[in-house]
Amino acid sequence: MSRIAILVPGKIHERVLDRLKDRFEIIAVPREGTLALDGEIAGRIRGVAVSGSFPGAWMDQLPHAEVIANFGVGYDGVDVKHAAEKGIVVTNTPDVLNDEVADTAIGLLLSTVRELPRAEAWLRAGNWKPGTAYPLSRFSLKGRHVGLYGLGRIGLEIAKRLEPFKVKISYHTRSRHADVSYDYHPTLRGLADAVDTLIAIVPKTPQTHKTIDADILAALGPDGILVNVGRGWTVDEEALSAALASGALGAAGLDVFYEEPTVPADLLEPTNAVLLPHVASASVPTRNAMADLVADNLIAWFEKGAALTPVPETPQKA
Ligand code: A2R
Repeated sequence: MSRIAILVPGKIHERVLDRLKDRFEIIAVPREGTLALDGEIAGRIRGVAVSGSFPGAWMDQLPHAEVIANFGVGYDGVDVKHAAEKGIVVTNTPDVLNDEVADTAIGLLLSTVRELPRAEAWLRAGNWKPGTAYPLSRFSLKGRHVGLYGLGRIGLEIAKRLEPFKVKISYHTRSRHADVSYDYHPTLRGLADAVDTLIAIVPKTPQTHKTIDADILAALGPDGILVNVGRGWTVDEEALSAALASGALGAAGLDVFYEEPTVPADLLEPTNAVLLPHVASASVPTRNAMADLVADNLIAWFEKGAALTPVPETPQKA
């Protein structure tokens, strides 16, 4: 019997391919405007493993696609509305990266508040000599009031990690969490007014677009800190670089950018920003776990008739 054909457009973690290659026929194609597939092969494809975008037009090229397994918890690159209309289930990789992303968020927060990357660069540049010392950091985490914009799987892990730092914690989401004691703010502006430190961990959706704008940054103020480990989409980068340059905002720590891998020159310039190349989940163990979940979703779908972690917008069963 011929094996089920799985499409892999562009690059994906090697372990996904290793896990799938003995059970399925892997059809790897380059990432281009349209999928480089002839009709016969396209007609045989029943599953997809993808890292990055998967537009609706590609789904239209695959008349028998049943499942698209996305590498990553954020699945904003996959046209889930179109998938739902076509009865295609989409899966993502939730939970297995919560700890890594939350750990990175705390590391980025401390790096930003205490200027740790700048201090290290100062040492490496040979500045540490008898009689010299790196200047005192302007900010401290002590006594801060941290606002979480997003309190989902990852946001909750960040909040739990913040508790031992003895900071006050508040949050904004669309719906209040009955099971936490942190102060809830029904609007992002209300949260920004209340806190001096904002950590963003919300998905990329039409509603979150550039919601961290000049107004929100001004509300955080000259001693305010912004950390973003969600999506660059959420931040108005022009407003942010202006606020950092003018001192309207104290400092920022960013792991994500609006148009990765492009980081605007205006954001590279201010010294009160710590910038990371989207590494929050990027450790070998966590990326392996994400790769396993991509493979396990496809295996579960074709062997048991139900995916392990389907996204809520698409059908759940075969
Ligand atoms: O609004 P709620 O109650 O559904 O809370 C979710 C919140 N959220 C929002 N908060 C305010 N305004 C919005 N328009 C809005 N949309 C969503 O973001 C929830 O607290 C949080 C998302 O949590 P999860 O779905 O559990 O996502 P997870 O695993 O924490 O990952 C968050 C994002 C991913 O979508 C990637 O873009 C990135 O982190 O890696």
